[in-house]
Amino acid sequence: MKTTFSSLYRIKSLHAPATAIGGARRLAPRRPPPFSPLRGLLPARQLSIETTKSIPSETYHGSARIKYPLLLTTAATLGGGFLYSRRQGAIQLDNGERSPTVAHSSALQERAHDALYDTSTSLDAVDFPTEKAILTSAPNVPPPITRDYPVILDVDLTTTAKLEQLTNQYKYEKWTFNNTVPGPFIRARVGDVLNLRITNHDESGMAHNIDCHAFMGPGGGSALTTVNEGETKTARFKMSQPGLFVYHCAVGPVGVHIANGMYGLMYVQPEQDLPPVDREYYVMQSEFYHEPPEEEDDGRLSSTVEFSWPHALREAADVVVFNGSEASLTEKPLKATLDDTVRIFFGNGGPNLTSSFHVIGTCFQKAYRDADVLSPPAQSVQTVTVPPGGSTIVDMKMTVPGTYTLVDHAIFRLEKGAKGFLNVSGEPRPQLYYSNQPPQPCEGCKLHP
Ligand SMILES: [Cu+2]
Repeated sequence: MKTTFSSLYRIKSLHAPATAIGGARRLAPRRPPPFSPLRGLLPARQLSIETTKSIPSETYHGSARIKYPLLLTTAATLGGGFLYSRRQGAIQLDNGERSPTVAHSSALQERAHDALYDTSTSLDAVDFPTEKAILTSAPNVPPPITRDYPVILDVDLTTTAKLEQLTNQYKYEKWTFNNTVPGPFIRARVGDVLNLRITNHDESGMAHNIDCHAFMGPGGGSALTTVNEGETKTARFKMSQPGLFVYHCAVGPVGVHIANGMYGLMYVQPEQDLPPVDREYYVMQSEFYHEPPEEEDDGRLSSTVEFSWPHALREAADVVVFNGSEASLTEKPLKATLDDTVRIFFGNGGPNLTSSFHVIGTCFQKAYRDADVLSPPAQSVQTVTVPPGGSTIVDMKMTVPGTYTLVDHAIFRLEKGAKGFLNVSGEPRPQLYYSNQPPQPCEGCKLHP
């Protein structure tokens, strides 16, 4: 009996057992690269980058000072970033021996603003202190940067390929930055000079690079960072625009490198960062395109699937997920405590689909639309639109305990894996949410565990 792929996928999905993801990472078995339009020796493409129209920083800073004086003062006094990082169990800032003294800090601070717009000094001659960037894998976010002066921020990225679980059924060879999909979250501050070192450890012989939407210049850094297997390159970029930016590989065919997992987020804090919150998380949506599983010698279908060029061209995604796999945020839900404000740095790697990001059971008290951190945020927003190569920042106040579900409200994508959970612990709050009957989720419900 001939079974079409779509029905096969559906049937297997319904009966597939949950498969634990994690444990040892392993490189995919590599075959010699055949000639292929996907692996051809095409030069890195130059992508045009439009500079975001600058909004005078005073506009929002003034508003922030009026709106959040208590929060900001408290955060500054108590060293909010330190307390925050302890609560998150995150890593301490690595200031190293080059941490400036208070007097030095003051001097740096004085020239920090000028340095932001300085065009007289080449980046190789900048004499800022050097700091090693804290890089975190999703859903973790590095602690807020509390310094008020620019640094040379060292960022190390390594490109790899590895076979790992994609859906509860199938494994897939993902192409990565630092062995994770999405790539690491990078946190910088406007005015910093990013000292990017990229190394290619992909054993297939494919070149990779980085096009970061925070890098203002032709190609977003791609032509300066293209590395062949075994190669390392270093380039410097001024962080002149604040915001939450997508970075991705841009080696051609760029769509294939993105479709296989080569993207991540970089947050460039404005001079005055957003108001502090209780928890920050990193969530990135993307979709995968794969062929049906091949039949193996014993007649069984392979548990590994491969990239599908025709599906990608048709933009007919087989899999849509948060944080690189179907199980990322269902087997390890995000966590919060009652009355926490939770911030999600949300990006969309695409490569094709626009996300209608929504969290079932709550709304975004603040939504920094398109991750614009200079304008006041939108308020009380239910769903945000995030295009491929775009991002948003949303804050949610969790006033009722229970499980909340992250979805793309283009809701059939739920059947393709786009689902995550946020568990909020705490005592019931009948003042806001009440029934005299126990909860009774519908049969087969995928949304409300
Ligand atoms: Cu690449």
